[in-house]
Amino acid sequence: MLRLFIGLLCWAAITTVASSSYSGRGFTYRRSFNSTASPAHKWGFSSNPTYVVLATTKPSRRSQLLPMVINTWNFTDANAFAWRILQQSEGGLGQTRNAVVEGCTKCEQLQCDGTVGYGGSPDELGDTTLDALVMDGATMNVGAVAGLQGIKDAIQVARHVLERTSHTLLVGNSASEFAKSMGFRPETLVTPESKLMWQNWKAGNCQPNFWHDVHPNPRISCGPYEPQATPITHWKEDRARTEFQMGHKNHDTIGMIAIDVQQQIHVGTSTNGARFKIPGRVGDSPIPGAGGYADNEAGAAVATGDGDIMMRFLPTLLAVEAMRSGKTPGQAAEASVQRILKRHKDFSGAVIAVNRLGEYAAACYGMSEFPFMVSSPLQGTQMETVKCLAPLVDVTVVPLA
Ligand code: SD4
Repeated sequence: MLRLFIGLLCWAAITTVASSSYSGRGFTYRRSFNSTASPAHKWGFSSNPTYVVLATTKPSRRSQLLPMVINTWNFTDANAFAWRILQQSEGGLGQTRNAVVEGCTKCEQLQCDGTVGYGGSPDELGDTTLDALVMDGATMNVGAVAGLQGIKDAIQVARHVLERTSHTLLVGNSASEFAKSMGFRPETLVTPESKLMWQNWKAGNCQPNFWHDVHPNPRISCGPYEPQATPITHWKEDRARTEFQMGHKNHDTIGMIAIDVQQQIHVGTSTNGARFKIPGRVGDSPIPGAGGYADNEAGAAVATGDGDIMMRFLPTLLAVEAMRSGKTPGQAAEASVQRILKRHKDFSGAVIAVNRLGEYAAACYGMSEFPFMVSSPLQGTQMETVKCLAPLVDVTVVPLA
C-alpha cells in the first residue's frame, strides 16, 4: 500500500514537471539551452535562440511514440510508405529494416527533390552515382554502397551487402558488379534533365565546383586542373565552400529511422550526393556514424547536409553517444551540429536524433529552417519544422593545427 502511495506521488510529480515544459498537443518548440548557457552564445552567434523540436515526455504518452518512422526533409511519400510497411505487423515488430529500405527506395524511385536516386546531382562528367546505407541497431551490422554506378536501387543493394556479405561498404564499379551478380538490372542513371543541368554547368565555365589551389583558376575556368604551388590554408577552403553555397536545393539526402515497440532500430540513407562533385567523391551518407547511426541501447541519428564537412565529425555517432550518456535528443542533435560549427562556420546541414523511447529532436545550421517527417501512433504522419541556429555574426579563420 505504502509503495503504491509513493508510486502515485512520483507519477504526479513527473507529470507536473513534464506538463510545464510541453504543450498539450504533445509537440512544441522550446529553447534547447537557456540563453546564458547556450553554446551558441559562447561561440559568438547572434542572440537568436536555437530551437529544436521535441517529442513529449509525458509518461502517459510515451507508449504512443512507438513504433515510429522519422526522416529528413519533407519527403512525405517515403515516410508514409515506410509507415505502411511498419504497420504490417503489430507494433512494427520485425519490420524496421523493411521500413527504412522500402521508404528510401520510394524516394529513389520518386527522385525526391532530384537529390535522391537516378537523374540528379551529375558529377563533373555528367554521371549520377549513388550512396546508401542500412544499419541494424541490434547487431550494429551495416551494409552500404558508395559511388554506385548504373544501378538505380542503391539502398536495396546496400541491404544485399548487409545480408549477403561480411563486408560493410562496397564502392564504385565493383559495387555495381556486385549488384549485377545479385540480380539488379544495369541502366543509365542519366536523364535528359541531369544532362541539361550538366551541359549548362559546362557552358558556365564549370561554376561552381569543388576545386581550390589548382591551375587554371577553378573560380573562372573548367579543368583539367593541375596543382598550384601555393600553401593550402583553411581560409582558402572556407572561401571555396562559401562560393559553392550548398543550400536546400543542392542537398536533400533522405535519412530515415524506424523503431518498433520493442525498441528495435534501423537506419537507412540514400543520396546522389553533391551536384558537380569530382568523380569518385563519396559523401557522409554511406559512412556509419556520419550519415546515419543506430544502436538499440541508446537511439539513432541521421544527418543531411554538406557531407564533405560532416563526415569529418561523425555527427550521428556523436548524437547517439550523447544520448547514451544521458543527453536529451535535443541536446544531442544540437551538440553534434555545434561540434561541426566550432571548426566550419560555413557549414550547412541538419541532424535528427531519436532516443530508444521514440523521443526526437532536430538541429540545423546554414538554412533558416529544416523540415522533417514523423509518423507515430500519437500523431499519424506529419511534417515538423525546426528553426536553425542563427547565422554567425563574426567569422573567424581557423588556423592550421
Ligand atoms: C552528401 N550529405 O553527399 C550528402 C548530401 C546531403 O542533403 O545530405 N544532402 O554530402
